[in-house]
Amino acid sequence: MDRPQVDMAIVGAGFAGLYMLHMARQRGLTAQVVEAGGDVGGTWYWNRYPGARCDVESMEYSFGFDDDLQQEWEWTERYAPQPEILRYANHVADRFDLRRDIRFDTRVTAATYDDESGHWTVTTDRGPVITARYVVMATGCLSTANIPDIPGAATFTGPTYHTGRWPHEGVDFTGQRVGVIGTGSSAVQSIPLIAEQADHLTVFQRTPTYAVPAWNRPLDPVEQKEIKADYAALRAANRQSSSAFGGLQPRNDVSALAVSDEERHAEYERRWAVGGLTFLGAYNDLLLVRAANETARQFVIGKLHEIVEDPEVAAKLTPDQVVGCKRLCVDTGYWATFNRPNVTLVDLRETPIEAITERGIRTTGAEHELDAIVYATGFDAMTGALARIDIRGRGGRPLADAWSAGPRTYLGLMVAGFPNLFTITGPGSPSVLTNMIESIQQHVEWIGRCLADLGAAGATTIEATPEAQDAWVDYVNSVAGFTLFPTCNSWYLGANVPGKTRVFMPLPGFPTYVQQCEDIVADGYRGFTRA
Ligand code: NA7
Repeated sequence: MDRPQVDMAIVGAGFAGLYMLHMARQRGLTAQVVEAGGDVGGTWYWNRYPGARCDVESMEYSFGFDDDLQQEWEWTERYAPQPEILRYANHVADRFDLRRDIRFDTRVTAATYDDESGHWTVTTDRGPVITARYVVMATGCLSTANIPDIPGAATFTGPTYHTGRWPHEGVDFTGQRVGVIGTGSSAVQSIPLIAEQADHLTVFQRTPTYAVPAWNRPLDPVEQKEIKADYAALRAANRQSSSAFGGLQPRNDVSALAVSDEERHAEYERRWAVGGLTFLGAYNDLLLVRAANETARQFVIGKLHEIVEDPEVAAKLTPDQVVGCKRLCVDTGYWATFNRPNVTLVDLRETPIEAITERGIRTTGAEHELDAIVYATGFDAMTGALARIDIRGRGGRPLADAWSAGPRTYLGLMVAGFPNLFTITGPGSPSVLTNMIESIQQHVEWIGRCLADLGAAGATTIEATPEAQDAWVDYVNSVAGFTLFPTCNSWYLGANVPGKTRVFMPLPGFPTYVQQCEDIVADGYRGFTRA
């Protein structure tokens, strides 16, 4: 019992788990990855719905830790489609010979800390337990499907799909009447393609969403070469951006309210023509000051009304929350799809869903007969995957107990009372408000250095103090409170899952956060105890 089987157990083989394994080996640690899916890729393994692609540009949504890797990989589109990102994840796994330490098709069910030995025991649904000194939860922020509990759901006789659990062989909707529930990013990406294929598409909308055009296109090899010639500069620019992307289209560092109406309109038009999430980088206060946000909101609504021909449909599609409060959707023909004769919009605020029946979806207004139902209803975000593992720290205390009033972490990296357990892009870190790959890299590199420093200090255990954690939670809440993010019912707040505690989970502001992580290390791991 003196030595655990491996130094580190890693849960998940998405980008976070893959890089963590590579990092562990570089630091001379043995590691075992456990992955529920049949292969690597995480989010990109599961989300195979039509039109699935990343909303961060491919030249930015990629690893920068190895120059040969970033030089040799060729992206083919401005926004990489899911199959290409999955191929990239496979390439990373093969290039660094990672598969030999990954156990696939195996779900972690429990992780238990033993106070006496200081080891963790990781239990799975298949095969023997793993004992490890360190456990890294690389479980992803959007990995646990949220399927609403609608009365009668089991009685529907046709097939049902969740966008995040799409069949690997694909789905042919030809000749079918299809219903899509939800209008978030997954719905916005898939609806135009399902509408092209299906006989009829009915969209069940609870909250209207904003969409900015992707203007996706093949990536020009010359443009790609130019970026690669100074890739370090783009990566550095991204690390200085609050969202860890946008180096290709930097944020304008002035207030939307400091310029004339004409100038502002011209800037919004320019950003709209460029397309993508950096639309919100038009001004520096769009997510801080309501009046500033309102200028962007009115511009986007104007575009919506230009695109959608039927004014009644346009009115139903018009969002009223702050633009960017929920993650902005990046689309290809989403609003224009509602001009098609085979597409119907059902506004659930007017006529809520009463039940799913054998034949379709019944709202308070009508019964909509369907051959297939697509749940584009999102995820139990950020904490869902962790909540489904029975994690027990010191004294056998369950994480569910420690987090009963919402997630509490120090830096989004560790939880007081759970020594040697790390969360990659955990709640309390910038995570989902950023380019996830940049955030993953920063966390993995921080953990790698932390463990090397731990060894150098002759210690084997690191743990967040409750005081540092309390102060951090207060800090995250206060930063979020300065922004407009908490003003709507988003999954950032857990508002999409009935019964989930409402806490704003991610921390806005990547560069400040990175600096804090660095300062804490420079201060001898302030807020942690090491023994
Ligand atoms: P999202 O963004 O959480 O969207 C889910 C959608 O499903 C959203 O429109 C929800 O409406 C809707 N929803 C959820 N539950 C219900 C019920 N019970 N009835 C009707 N409609 C419902 O998930 P996505 O998969 O689209 O995107 C997740 C992230 O992936 C995205 O932000 C990008 O970062 C990539 P609501 O708004 O809650 O009223």
